[in-house]
Amino acid sequence: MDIVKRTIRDIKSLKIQGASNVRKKAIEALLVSSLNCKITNEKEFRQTFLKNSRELANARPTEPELRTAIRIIKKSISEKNLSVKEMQERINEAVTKYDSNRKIAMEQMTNYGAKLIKPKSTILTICHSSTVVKMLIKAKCKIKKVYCCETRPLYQGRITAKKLSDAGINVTLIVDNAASTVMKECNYFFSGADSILADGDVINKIGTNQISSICKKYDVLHYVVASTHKFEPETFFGKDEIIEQRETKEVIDVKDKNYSKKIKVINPAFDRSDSKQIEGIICEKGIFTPTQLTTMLFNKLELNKRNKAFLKL
Ligand code: RUB
Repeated sequence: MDIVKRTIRDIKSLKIQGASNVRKKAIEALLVSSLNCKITNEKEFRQTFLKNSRELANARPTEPELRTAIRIIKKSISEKNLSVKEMQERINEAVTKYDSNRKIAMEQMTNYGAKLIKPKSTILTICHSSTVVKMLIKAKCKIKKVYCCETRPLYQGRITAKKLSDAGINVTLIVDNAASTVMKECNYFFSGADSILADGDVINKIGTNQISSICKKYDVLHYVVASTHKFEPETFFGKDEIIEQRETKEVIDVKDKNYSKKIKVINPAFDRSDSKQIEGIICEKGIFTPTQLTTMLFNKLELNKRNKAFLKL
């Protein structure tokens, strides 16, 4: 199996999970497949690159950070009459540059977040966001306790619990339904993000909105920790972010004695938290309210002069 197919399989099965890891591994596969490509005809090389890009981008439909990276890399070879060697060099350079910018962004946003956390804080988190984990580890001397939601159906919250505990943080694992019970003790709810939308709403692992929508009731601040690479510009033009629907078998085994074909099962991977519930988005540029951030991005990306060619994958 070639690296693109293998990576798509691992992304779909969630062996590779979390927006940042999905982007990192997918772009690695795109780079390796481009550099090892034996095609000598420029047109065919370009077509194969675009096909691989699209297939990787579609491995999980709710991952704009991967789409952002692909758009930037694709732009690097947009000039006509490039040889295969030139395209390979440009793809390599674009990937290296993106990776380096993204590493800097990770350092910046986790520094902003770690500074924000007040001493003796109790924190609630959900799923496994590599960004949230990194930020909490940086702030560990100010953290009294972290509650990790196990995050059904695939329990990515256990990954977070293990990573934080290995880093010396006091961790308590809870079932997702225990969130409101522990919230009375919490100061912050930190979540990652898969997608930041034009209206400032944020898409993250299923269950995030359930907690976010009761944060005010329990006097808990919901901060999203995510780089601006997760912003989906297409949503400014009315395109809605698709919520990935996953397989029934993740929720109930067909061998379960209570399983019946007559029972309909739905398994959405993500949900959408209303911008009004979110205290702030911690990104590489600082900490902003969701609407401040999306207005800033609209102007920065000059989206009033929509660049259709750039957005298209
Ligand atoms: C992971 C998830 C994470 C975001 C952000 O869902 O919702 O919070 O992807 O992750 P899944 P990161 O396990 O279904 O991929 O901060 O690592 O980009």
